[in-house]
Amino acid sequence: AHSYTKYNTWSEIEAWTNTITSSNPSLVSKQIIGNTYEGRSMVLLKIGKSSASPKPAIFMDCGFHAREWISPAFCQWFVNEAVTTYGSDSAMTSLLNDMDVYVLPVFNVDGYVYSHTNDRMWRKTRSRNSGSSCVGTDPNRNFNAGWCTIGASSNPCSDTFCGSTPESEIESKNVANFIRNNKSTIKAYLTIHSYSQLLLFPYAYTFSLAADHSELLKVAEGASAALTSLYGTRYTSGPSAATIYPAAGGSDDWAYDLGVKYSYTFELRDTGYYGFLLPESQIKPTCEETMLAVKYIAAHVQKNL
Ligand code: 0X9
Ligand code: ZN
Ligand code: ZN
Repeated sequence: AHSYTKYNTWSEIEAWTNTITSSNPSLVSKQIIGNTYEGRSMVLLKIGKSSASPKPAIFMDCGFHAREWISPAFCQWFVNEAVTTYGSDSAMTSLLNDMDVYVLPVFNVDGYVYSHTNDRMWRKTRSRNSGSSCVGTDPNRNFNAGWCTIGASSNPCSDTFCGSTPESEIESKNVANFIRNNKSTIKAYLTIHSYSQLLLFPYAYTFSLAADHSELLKVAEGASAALTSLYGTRYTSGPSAATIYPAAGGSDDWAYDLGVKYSYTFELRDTGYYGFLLPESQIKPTCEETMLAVKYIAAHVQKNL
């Protein structure tokens, strides 16, 4: 059965998207943005008070990398917090009155399933590569942002394989199409990974600073401070190339270059003691602290609409 304090399987998550939507019809709607390579649905939830005119929006995805199980757990937590605190928490109420939040709870569904059934440390998609017996592409090397120029591999057997072309992966194409089609409303792009306790922003494909560097850094530092205030978890903020490593083809850089100014990658707990195998006992504290950072960024975006 589904629980917010365990690592749910894809079938539990998919069933949960239906129950959370039907239990909160005035706040949540569900759409399928396309199918995965293996034919599963890519389910997107839209959270927000319905309005006559189109609302500005924040897009957040989880589960790019299969083994980073805390990431889909956070997206589920966020949706639950949104629906349970709307009407009582003034920041959440105001956010969902003024904006919509699109939440993709699992991007790499096929990989997530494979990490449950076959290989707990799987990272990539599950697409077949022509001329190789190695499977999968790194979806966070597969976007059209300096594609495959640095920190990515053209070897299909590598865990950072960039794919045969930008958006070769159907999952990347589905998300990129959705964001392109809603470019005029999407004001922020948040992508949730683990681990390392970092709050990253463009660029990763170059050491050059983004045009909005100082604002992105200021907001990241405010968000990190909010996160730390709950349990003392230390985060580092900065541009990806200098803070984690240079790597091209990321969705964050792609969204930023498309014009989505507030583009952030979270690397959630921990710093390596458990790494990807973060115990379920840490789901609740990790999600509660991360909520504060996401709400800080959302409030800044909302203030600057
Ligand atoms: O390498 C990645 O894709 C991310 N780290 S992870 O350990 N979760 O794989 C960092 C992404 C930072 N942004 C870009 N490289 N564009
Ligand atoms: Zn990742
Ligand atoms: Zn809470």
